[in-house]
Amino acid sequence: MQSHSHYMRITALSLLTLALFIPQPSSAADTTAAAVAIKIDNFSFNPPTITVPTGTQVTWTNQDDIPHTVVSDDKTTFKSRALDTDEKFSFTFTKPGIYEYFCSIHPHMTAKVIVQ
Ligand SMILES: [Cu+2]
Repeated sequence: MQSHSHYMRITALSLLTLALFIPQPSSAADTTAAAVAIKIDNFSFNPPTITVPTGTQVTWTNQDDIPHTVVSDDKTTFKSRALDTDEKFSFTFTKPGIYEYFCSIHPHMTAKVIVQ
């Protein structure tokens, strides 16, 4: 019976060793893209200037009670349609740079995203 007991101990040890080497699921944080939010309210973008890492998705939400747009100064990098109250527009910045933008309905509304 001594050999049987020895066998049981080896098996238990093997199972423990196996458990230690089972790959763990990677954490959700590894794959979540960076995201930031900008509010549009009272005829302004808030915050008016933000600095984000390359690859960040920026989402603007119109919290004003009149329509606004989000348009890059070159009018081609990004350009939303008119956003009604609570509507959103998103753009992912894939290249470093300074991106100035404005509201094409109210051109005095200006702001910028600095991508590093
Ligand atoms: Cu506007």
